[in-house]
Amino acid sequence: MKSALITGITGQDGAYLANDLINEGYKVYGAVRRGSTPKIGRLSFLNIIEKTNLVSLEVTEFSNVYNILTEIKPDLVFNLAAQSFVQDSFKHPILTTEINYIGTLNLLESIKLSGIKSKFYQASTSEMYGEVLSDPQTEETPFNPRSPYAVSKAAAHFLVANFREAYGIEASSGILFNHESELRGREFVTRKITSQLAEIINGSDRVIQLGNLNSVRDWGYAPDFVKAMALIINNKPNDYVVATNKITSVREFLRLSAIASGMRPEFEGEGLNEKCFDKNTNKLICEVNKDYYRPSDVVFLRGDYGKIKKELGWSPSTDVETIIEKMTKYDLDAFSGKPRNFGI
Ligand code: NAP
Ligand code: F7E
Repeated sequence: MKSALITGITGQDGAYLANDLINEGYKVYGAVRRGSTPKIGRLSFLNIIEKTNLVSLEVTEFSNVYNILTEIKPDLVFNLAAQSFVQDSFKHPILTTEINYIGTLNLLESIKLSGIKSKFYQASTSEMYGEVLSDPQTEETPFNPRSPYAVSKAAAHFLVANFREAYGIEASSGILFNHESELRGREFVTRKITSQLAEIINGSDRVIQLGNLNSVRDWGYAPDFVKAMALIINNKPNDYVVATNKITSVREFLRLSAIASGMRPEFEGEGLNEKCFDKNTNKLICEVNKDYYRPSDVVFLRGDYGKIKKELGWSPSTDVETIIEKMTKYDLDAFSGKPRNFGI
């Protein structure tokens, strides 16, 4: 039986990827770090807790990483563990670097030193393009990172290429553009919008506080994107952009989600004074708050997925409108008090 180790299995992508690999017959090991409460909500939601083999792993601790890898000797290693919230990386740049860069180095060094034959997948990111130097972004577009998160991920990305070239390790990187789902963390702007709109619909007086509404992303669907990860690791080691090539602003995401929630959204004002009202109730539903602006932000991303389409046959199957409908519906149900097993 083939085996796979997923670091970051408790996160959005880790849970969906584990589900796919289990369905494909893999023995799946999931690396979890201890917390005061178990963080298995997403795995329970997908009903795969009993089918995963959870191992205690802190990626910043070399001996821990080395011991786990040499004990399990997985055929595949998916390195998804990260401090993944860009905004927090400005407050915790050292921690972010240790997890995202040193964590990756610990895994690659362990594979190199132990001589195990694991194939390796690195969760690289469109954030590495930062203030973009060409549009759309491809595997050839130079990086111009704008946050400690993006810098740490760019360093890890170069490390993966170096271990591939220097030591022949079968290591690949997927440069994934933003991908969202019902299991997305609530701090990210998409899920923040869908979950807080659902709270308002269900009676809360909350006014959603957002930062830059003009920011534009190429948003895809996480269950589609984890399929690309499995294709990438199982083919010739290489780097691939995974994206949809369609762009949407934060403002438009809010507008479409508000409509999907049954509201009639209208925007008034500009810049820091911009507000959004629900014209069905005349209630203020969203206002701009400068606390959610970043010291330096990435305001535009659009990926060209031509290489992975041509070489590995991957294309996105879910458009942004469908993603918004799915996430909005999920949160409307979650906040309506209906008894249901909700992931997070
Ligand atoms: P996520 O939901 O934030 O999950 C991150 C995972 O990393 C969690 O399981 C977390 O564990 C784990 N982790 C964090 N620090 C760790 C440490 N020191 N040791 C061990 N595990 C640790 O992220 P995601 O959205 O699934 O993204 C998966 C990966 O893809 C990340 O590397 C992210 O940077 C990258 N990426 C994401 C996107 C996107 O749009 N989602 C796009 C490009 C790249 P806890 O549950 O204990 O916190
Ligand atoms: O921000 C703007 C914000 O936090 C998107 C991670 O998965 O994708 C994610 O990083 C945009 C930014 O995602 C709010 O300034 C406005 O321009 O949802 P986000 P992100 O920073 O793009 C990449 C590919 C990753 O690799 C990361 O791991 O939305 N924005 N107002 C806001 N963002 C947040 N979070 N909250 C707001 O209130």
